[in-house]
Amino acid sequence: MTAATDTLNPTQGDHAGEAHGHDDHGHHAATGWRRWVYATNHKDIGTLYLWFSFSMFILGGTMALGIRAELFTPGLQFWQPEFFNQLTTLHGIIMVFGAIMPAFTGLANWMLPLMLGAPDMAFARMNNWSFWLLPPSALLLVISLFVPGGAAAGGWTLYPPLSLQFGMGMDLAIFSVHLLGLSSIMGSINIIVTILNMRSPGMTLMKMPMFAWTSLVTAYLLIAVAPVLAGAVTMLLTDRHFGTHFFKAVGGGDPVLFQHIFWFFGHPEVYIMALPAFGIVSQIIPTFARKPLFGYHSMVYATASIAILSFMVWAHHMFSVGMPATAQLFFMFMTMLIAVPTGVKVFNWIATMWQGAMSFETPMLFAVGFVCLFTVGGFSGLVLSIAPVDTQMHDTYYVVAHFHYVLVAGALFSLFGAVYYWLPKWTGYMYSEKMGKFHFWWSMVWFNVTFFPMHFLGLAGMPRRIPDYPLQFTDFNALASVGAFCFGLGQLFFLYNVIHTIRGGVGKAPANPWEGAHTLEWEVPSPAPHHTWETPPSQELVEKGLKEQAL
Ligand code: HEM
Ligand SMILES: [Cu+2]
Repeated sequence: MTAATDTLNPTQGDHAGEAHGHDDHGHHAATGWRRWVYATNHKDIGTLYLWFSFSMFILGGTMALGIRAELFTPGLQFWQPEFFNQLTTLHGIIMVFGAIMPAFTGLANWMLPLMLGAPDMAFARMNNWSFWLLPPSALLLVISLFVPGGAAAGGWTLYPPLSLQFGMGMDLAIFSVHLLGLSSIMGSINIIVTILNMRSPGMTLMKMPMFAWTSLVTAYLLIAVAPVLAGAVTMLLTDRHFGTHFFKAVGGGDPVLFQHIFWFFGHPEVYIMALPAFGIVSQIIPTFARKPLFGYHSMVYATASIAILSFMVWAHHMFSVGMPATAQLFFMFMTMLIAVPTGVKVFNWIATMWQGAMSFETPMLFAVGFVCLFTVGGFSGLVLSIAPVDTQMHDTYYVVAHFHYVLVAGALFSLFGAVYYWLPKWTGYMYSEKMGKFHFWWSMVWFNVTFFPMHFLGLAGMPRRIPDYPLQFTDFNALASVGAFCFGLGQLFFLYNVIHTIRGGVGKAPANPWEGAHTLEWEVPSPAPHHTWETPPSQELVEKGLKEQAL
């Protein structure tokens, strides 16, 4: 073993003082279930996160289809209203905390060490812990469906007074949120420390891949707001069981206080699900436009600006609670201000493509689809930020349309793009481009069929979170339901394509299957071996890639 690998071996510390006549310590690779339960390797943990996230996507997606089945026609067909509300609540919580957030943490785990030239994440054992808190939290939510009174049914926002009235399903949800928050905080600490301390020589902060930047900023956001959510639900818990009256009007408390605390977490949370997506798209577009990212520095500053502004807009979710006009104006203008750095990003992506030698492999299709549809979601958000408009639109299907444009066509599409982009690196095989393109176009069409009509439903006054509706909303609802079922079907096809790739796909992948990719993960073989960058990449190698990226 060379001196360099010796000092960099992540397990070195555990063996300090022990005599080693052999050079394979750190390689006692566990097999079978032990490999996963005791996993400390960033790639194994990344894989665990990604599969967990996909199963939550299927679970939350099944609940969404339960919602859409009920809404296909007016009247009550399948569910009692109580259960319908449990479906919307669990769908929201599971998609946000179970599907989208863990997927980004999984990608960060898999890719950050590879992209930065580090041998692993900084705290390998804590990494294991932060993953393994997730399955029990998901289990708590599932179990809550079967306790007396059923699962929490007050919406993913858990507003009192409703959330003070439910049975123990609500307590299980609170405990689940606590565990999810712990997991997020530990994952974030790992991401921050890895990025700040473990970059290879030559890789300064202002030369890191954009995905590293967005992961870093997102991790800070999470550390700032996960405790706020934990505090909010703990106050719910003590109001429910320990005689406090934070949110109970009878005891002098105020339910609106909960909304303030929740959304102080909730709006940054929206960017926790959006910033990593921006990072992914900023990796994919330059690759397939065969041009360096336009405006790298402004991308970094825009990311930071969005993060800072996201703390100053929370009450745009509460325009209808009754607040002073000055407060409404403040939150309205702060919200509109976020459109500036976001616009910078969209401009930069378009300028990157401008006069590029573009090709449209599946990751690029999802990235371009992201830019188009996320912008639609951004515009409807801007519409909602206008306080007098929001008074009309609040809690209607217009809002449901808006946030699914940013979450499904935004976060989820970027994740699909990322999976296709890095699948050759993960599996060592190329995915079927034909199937990938089919998955993209299928999702693109049915996504819009599902969610575009919801704008009209909302404008016409259909409230969200109801299992039944007046007759005039029938046609658009039927259309949205058909779209949702078709969209769902397409995701099984995606699963098939991924498994097909793992089993050999359409052939072996080279170390770098993409002509225009110049970041460090493409310098290691495909599939990426269990241990990579035990010797950090040389400064020349790092600088060669940076030069191609014009950094
Ligand atoms: C493409 C599949 C999806 C479909 C068909 C779908 C459908 C729906 C519908 C119809 C509602 C509104 C329920 C109501 O207000 O009555 C809803 C709510 C929601 N969805 Fe989705 N959704 C999908 C994917 C996602 C994803 C990927 C996310 C990611 C975070 C997400 C997050 C949410 C949230 C946060 C709510 C609000 C829940 C609440 O009102 O408490 N959805 N979804
Ligand atoms: Cu917000």
